[in-house]
Amino acid sequence: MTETRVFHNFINGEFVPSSSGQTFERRNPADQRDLVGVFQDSGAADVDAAVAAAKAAYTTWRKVPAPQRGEILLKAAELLVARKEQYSHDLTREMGKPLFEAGGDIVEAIGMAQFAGSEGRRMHGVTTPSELPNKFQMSMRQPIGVIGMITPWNFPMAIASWKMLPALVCGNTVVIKPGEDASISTYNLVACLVEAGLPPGVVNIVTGYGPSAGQPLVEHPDVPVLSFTGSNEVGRLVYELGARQIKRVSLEMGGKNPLIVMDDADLDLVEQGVVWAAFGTTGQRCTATSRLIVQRGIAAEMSERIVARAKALRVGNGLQATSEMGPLVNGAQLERVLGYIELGKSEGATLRCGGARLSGGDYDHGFFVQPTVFTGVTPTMRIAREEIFGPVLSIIEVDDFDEALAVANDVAYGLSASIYTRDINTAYRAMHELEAGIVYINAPTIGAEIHLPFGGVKGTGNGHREAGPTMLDVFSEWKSVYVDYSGALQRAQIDN
Ligand code: UN1
Repeated sequence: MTETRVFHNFINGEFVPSSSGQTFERRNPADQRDLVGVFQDSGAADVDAAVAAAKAAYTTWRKVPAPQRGEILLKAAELLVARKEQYSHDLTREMGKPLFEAGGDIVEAIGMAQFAGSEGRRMHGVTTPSELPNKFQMSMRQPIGVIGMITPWNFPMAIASWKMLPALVCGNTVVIKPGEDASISTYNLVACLVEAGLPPGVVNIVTGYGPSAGQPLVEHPDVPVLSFTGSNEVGRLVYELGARQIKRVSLEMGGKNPLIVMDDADLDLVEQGVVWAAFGTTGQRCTATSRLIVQRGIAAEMSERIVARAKALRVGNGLQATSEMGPLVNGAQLERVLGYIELGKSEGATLRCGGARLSGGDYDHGFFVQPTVFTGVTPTMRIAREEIFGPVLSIIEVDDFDEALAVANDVAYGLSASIYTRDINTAYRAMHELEAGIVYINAPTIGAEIHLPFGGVKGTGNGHREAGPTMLDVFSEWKSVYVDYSGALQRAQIDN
């Protein structure tokens, strides 16, 4: 499949070129000869047009009954199911993860479309008794307006769905700027919504780069809510710019996720889990396992096993069914990961396998790096503290659970954490004491399901959670309503 598609911005239900006429190209990260798509290199004028369309559409969309809004999402879910194979192919080709993982990305969006769609019939508020007689009171969710979304390339359909679908069911309208490395999946998601009956202007897509297209969206006065997933560096900027206009800003940023292995663990299970969570998606998940914290007595065996598995992983073009790990997303990411590998060596960690760009044959056309394992890593090394976002695992030895916990928690991030143990007391202590938004027991750090809250503590976020029962919170305002049917002035807190 070598077709090159040209994508225009999607504004008010129409495909329009950028006002400057500028475009940019996206090439397959597994094969740079494959031109995947040409996209609009948008600027402030394009963002203005998209926001104006979203603002106009909001006046009617907010009044569509929530169950009807949900119905559109449920129909979109069916279309996603029918097109899963095609959309997986598009996703692999644009960002590199193997087809079976791309399918998971679509499945996550299907789950979210079903979950958010059915929320149209719930969206519960609370009613409470009043302090006063003949008075009724309740609270309800209300939409907010135009939501600005900036999404990453690593889960290009799933993360767009986590943001867009709850926002829509609440009655908001959307302007989304997808990650420039993987915009097609957003078009695919929106195509399903439009075919399912989403009116023009309710979702608008503006493609391009952060400084030229993202920043005008963040700073637009008609966009009261911003939802961002990406790096800490950019997230901080979004937060600062949003704060100047007292915007509501939901941030989902990095991780340095630990997986603790106690010496009573099922090592076969650990081995499989670590390889999946450290090298799956080429380590490019915010939830990826990047630190393996192992009790000293089993550390040597554990390292041997993981190194053997890492060496055996089949790295290749994600479109080939045999590939277990795809390329990194782009050249800059490749440089970054290789830079961290050099840093690990210079910091005194022992490189046990990998450590280099893969070359020769088809590898020369993509951004392939070997699955890499360091042992002898200490908690103060930068490779043990900073997010690498690549297939690089640091193994750290500890004496006991208390030390494991201290090491696990001693980083700036707190997204996902895991422990393997058969001891129920240790498992419960970990559950309570790991500083993370997501904790796994006897399962690796990846694989969150959409019907539980997703997000992290400390440097990972700013207190919001996507998905789960919390998913409506960012996209709705509470309104409390008091109905006094006594026919008299009843003064709360005064008369009784
Ligand atoms: C991410 O890591 O950026 O929990 C999202 C997981 C996936 C989502 C990951 N469901 O690993």
